[in-house]
Amino acid sequence: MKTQVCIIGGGPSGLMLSQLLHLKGINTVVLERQSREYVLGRIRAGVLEHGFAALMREAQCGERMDKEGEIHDGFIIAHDGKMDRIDLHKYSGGSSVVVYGQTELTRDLYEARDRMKGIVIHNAEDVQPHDLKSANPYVTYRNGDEVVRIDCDFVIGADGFHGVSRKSIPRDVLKEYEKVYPFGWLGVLSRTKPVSPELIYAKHERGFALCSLRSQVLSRYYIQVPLTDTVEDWSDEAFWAELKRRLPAEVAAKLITGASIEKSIAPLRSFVAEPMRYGNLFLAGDAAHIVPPTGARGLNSAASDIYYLYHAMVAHYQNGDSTGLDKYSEKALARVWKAQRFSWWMTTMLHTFPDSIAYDQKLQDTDLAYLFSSEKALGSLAENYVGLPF
Ligand code: FAS
Ligand code: PHB
Repeated sequence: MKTQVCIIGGGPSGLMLSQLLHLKGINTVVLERQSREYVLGRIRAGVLEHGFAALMREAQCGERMDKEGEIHDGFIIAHDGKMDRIDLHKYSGGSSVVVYGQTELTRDLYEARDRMKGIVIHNAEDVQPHDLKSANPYVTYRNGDEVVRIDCDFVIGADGFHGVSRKSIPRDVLKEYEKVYPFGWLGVLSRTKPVSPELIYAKHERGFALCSLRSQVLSRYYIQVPLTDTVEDWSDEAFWAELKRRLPAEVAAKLITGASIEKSIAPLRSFVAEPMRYGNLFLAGDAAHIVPPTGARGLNSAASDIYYLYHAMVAHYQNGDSTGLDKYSEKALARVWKAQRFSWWMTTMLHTFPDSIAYDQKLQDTDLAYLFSSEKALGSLAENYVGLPF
């Protein structure tokens, strides 16, 4: 098999790039090691920057997002028994975010690939990129006992944190930066009416909590838990009771609880791999970087990688101009690190750290006090949350 761009990974990054390139007449093949049902069974991000939403529309996949997604102009930070609203629209100069689940947008991308007869190969086993430094790279994978070879011009590593692509870059070339946080997020999805029309990020001495949503009949809640906890440690009743303890009384009083339809614990880490290019391999999304979900930057950082790669590939194939490809890693990393900083800042400000000293806690309180005392500080938070320019 031969194609122009072979994409490893059928998550939002890989599917979005495949769809955008196809619309410009550039052929791709997407290799996904899981089944489509498995990929669509993962519950992950919920908040889209306006830049991501614009890419979905450019990829001709934005119709359901625009119909079913919710525009949010602000969110709330609950702390010290009070609730302060961040007016994103005011402090970002008129921008906002779209609340629309990653599961749904991934479904939209798959359906768009199907409509355009895009090649997405599921259950691709032992995917392996080869000859990345040559002009003729190729990728192999196993389909049962058969080894299939795909010759291509470029390989995109969109295979997430645990994928094969980043590991294909030699150790003496790759530099990794990692920070692991001493806690995780226990997330619950429930078919209940959300407790608040806007997201509530709650800082509490018992630990962080987040009230989010997927729609007016589907709520998403999180509580910070120790890394030693497992999902089995948390019955639904225990989860709801702990969530209520961490919310302001007036919010806890109106929380509608229900059976969890998904319950999982995600560890929190900050991670960046440099460079994001090696020969004709380009890393994108979680394959290259991970953030704690506190700032809702994970999926959105993948979006800017895809935006840069998309425009670089089009310039290469349509005008023979490879400047975008040559500058991709530098340009993508510049924005990635800003998302890293913002995610680290939100996480540090809002979580309870087991080894923190009184001084650290005073700094957290001061961070919040300064934030709500300064329009410039609110502007900085808002411009990062709605999404810095691509
Ligand atoms: P993905 O990991 O989504 O997709 C990579 C794909 O590659 C997967 O389908 C995988 O099966 C496939 N793959 C892996 N190895 C392969 C191989 N060797 N061969 C072929 N295919 C392979 N972000 C937020 O903004 N908010 C959140 O609340 C949030 N919660 C998260 C919770 C969890 C548990 C995780 C893991 C991430 C969360 N994220 C969140 C971040 C998440 O949304 C990612 O940013 C997003 O999935 C990135 O998309 P991709 O880069 O496509 O990577
Ligand atoms: C979610 O709805 O899953 C969500 C929203 C905002 C975040 C993290 C997760 O910062």
